[in-house]
Amino acid sequence: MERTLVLMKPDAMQRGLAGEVLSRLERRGLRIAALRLFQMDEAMARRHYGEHEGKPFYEGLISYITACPIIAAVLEGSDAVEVVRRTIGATNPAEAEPGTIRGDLALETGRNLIHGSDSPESAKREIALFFREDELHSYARDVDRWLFEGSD
Ligand code: FUP
Repeated sequence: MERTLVLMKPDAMQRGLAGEVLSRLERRGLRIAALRLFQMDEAMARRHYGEHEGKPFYEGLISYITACPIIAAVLEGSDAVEVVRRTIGATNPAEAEPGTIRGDLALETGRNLIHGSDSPESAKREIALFFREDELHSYARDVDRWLFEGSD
């Protein structure tokens, strides 16, 4: 089963939308494999967003993501990376389809509520950045057989 990392960003926390955002992904059928509330420090933010270093929005991105505690979660399911990205919607919420998390709940790229890993390789790297191996839980739910064909 594929795993992906999501972050409910500071705007989700401040706006009281972290639960709604996680709930939408949970209702999709994804299983929560890990969950943590914490505040990203600057060093961690710079590591997480290393690919954007030097871009005009980089410093704003670092102060935004470190502004208050956030929720990190690992979600598990068939094609979890792609399914989560599509459920979240386009990076710029103005271009995100209605029905997606950003398309329904956000307006601007720099306040786009949630992060989701963009590939299975990024997911592996990001999960290791935010969670220790013993914080990742493997378990079955009774409902899994109604979500994952062939899981029983
Ligand atoms: P995403 O994978 O959808 O989170 O988007 P990116 O990895 O491309 O960007 C990471 C974050 O950088 C975005 F969530 C918001 C921020 N960003 C900007 O603020 N301005 C930009 O032009 C692009 C990204």
